Amino acid sequence: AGSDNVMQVNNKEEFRGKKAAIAAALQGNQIDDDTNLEVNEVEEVIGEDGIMLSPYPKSRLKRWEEAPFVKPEADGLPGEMGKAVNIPIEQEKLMLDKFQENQFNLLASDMISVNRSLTDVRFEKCRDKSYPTLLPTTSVVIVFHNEAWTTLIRTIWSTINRSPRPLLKEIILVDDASEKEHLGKKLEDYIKTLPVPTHLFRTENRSGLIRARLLGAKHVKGDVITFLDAHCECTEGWLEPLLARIVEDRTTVVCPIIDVISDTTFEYIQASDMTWGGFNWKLNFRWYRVPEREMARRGGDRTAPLRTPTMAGGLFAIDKDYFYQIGSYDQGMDIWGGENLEMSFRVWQCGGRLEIVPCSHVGHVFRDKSPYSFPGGVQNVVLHNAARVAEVWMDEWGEFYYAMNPGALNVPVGDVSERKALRERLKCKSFRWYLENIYPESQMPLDYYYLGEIRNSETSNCLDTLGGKAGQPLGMGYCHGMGGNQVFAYTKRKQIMSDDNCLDAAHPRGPIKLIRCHGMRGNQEWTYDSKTRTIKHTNTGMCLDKPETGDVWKPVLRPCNRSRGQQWLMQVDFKW
Ligand code: LR7
Ligand code: MN
Repeated sequence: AGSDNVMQVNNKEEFRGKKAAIAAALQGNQIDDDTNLEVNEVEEVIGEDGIMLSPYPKSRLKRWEEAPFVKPEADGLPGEMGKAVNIPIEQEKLMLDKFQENQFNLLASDMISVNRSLTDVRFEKCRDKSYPTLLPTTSVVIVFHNEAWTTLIRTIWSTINRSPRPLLKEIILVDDASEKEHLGKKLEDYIKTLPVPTHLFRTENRSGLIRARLLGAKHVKGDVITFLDAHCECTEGWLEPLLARIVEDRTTVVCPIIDVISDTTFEYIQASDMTWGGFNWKLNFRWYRVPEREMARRGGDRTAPLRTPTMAGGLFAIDKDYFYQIGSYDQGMDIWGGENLEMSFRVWQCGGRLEIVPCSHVGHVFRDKSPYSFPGGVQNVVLHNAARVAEVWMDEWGEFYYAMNPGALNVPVGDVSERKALRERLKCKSFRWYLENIYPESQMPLDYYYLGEIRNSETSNCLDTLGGKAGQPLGMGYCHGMGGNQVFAYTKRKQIMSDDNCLDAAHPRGPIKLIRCHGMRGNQEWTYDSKTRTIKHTNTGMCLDKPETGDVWKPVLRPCNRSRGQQWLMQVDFKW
């Protein structure tokens, strides 16, 4: 990059022309014609939005034939076409026992063919799309710890059955110190019978999924690395759109739409194409609705790549060289968690992009609980990983993370100097840039009047979410000054927020609930008067009042009366 052959583009028209030329050149039938643009002469193109496009080097692309998916003969087992499997009542006890092992319905999974058929869940327009006849090859990397046999093998077969064979270089399995018999010799023997080269590597000790993926990546011989969890099912046409997008821009990290395989019935359920990735104050990955802004940028085309602020982390494709160029993964992260946000922030802040390609669908078994052990304790591991993200990538919002999650201060974060050096070396942009340009919808404090506790003048108690989820009533508690559930943000949209929930009142006499912020004012608009210290609910004209004697920990709405119970102190100088 940055050499003489960087193509300068001066206006949008010219840009479209060049882009078309590249697209044409990538169609195999024209590629040997010297009058056409040589793709590997072009290193970077300035995109319409000022972000560089880096087309894939031509020399590494491979001709592939669009081989129709030959569905292995239906074997009459349950669950075909992605249908739900129902367990007969007399097997219910067995089902519940087996559920404990993987936190999904193993009995159902074991009844389904490892080659089961699925419906074609794509938009019609996706089915009609044609992709360049030259694409890079990929190695599919699957890491696992104590995965069940049938879910793992179904992941493998769905990859083999539904990927154009010339593009699937190999499958790389990484066993992260599993203790299950079936993942030993039985697996080694089984993979020798597969029609696609499949290699198995094992970590010496339990390493966690991050270091396990690094081990797998080291052995990759394909041009693109595609990561999958060990309980997935790829659908027809899943791979081509991912690879095609990387060809247009090799600094794009691409995710499929992640459909839901039910943990109780193994039904294949199509996920919305209108969700993207975000994160909350605890730095947990969360799905949110795609804003209008991004729909408009795509010209309303629901099959166009969707720029997402973050990714879930388990299912994505990335050019192998780019994977290393952008800093692969943080070796210092253990077991599970955090690496998905770390990579998301890093890719955006360091000049790449992160997208969901809606024409690619892969199913994943979502479960409520983790089935395996977390050496060191779940909380410690998750806080350790998240703190590393906060310290390296989030600048002053890193401090905010600690203020919201004081528990993280007691967990050693380890040495992050190498990751900070990486950030320097890649000349990455600030977290503020990320919040302002990539994720302006986030609930991270950016444009706020106040951030901190909200203390009642009469009782000296503070508003408190009590850790409640969306839909729960707002509470109060002794002010503890420890952040967390007693920190609220009073935003320029006049919302009072805690994480992604807002104080919401639907009736003049309450109750006041925590409801997912909708940003549409309505029941979530409050006016704070710093002179009278009242918090007035716009829709009802009522004032926030201290709790009544009956329910001493629930604040209420009352007609405004200037009493001390209706005075609230918002701490302006909250430090984070
Ligand atoms: O110590 C471990 N070693 C492993 O090899 C722990 C886990 N693993 C394996 C595990 O067997 C599995 O194949 O790593 C893979 C992911 O672990 P899961 O399935 O327990 O994770 P998850 O699906 O609950 O969590 C999501 O977030 C994780 C954060 O670290 C990873 O990024 C997962 O890949 C990711 N999964 C997805 O993105 C699928 C969609 C889920 C959502 C939202
Ligand atoms: Mn998973």
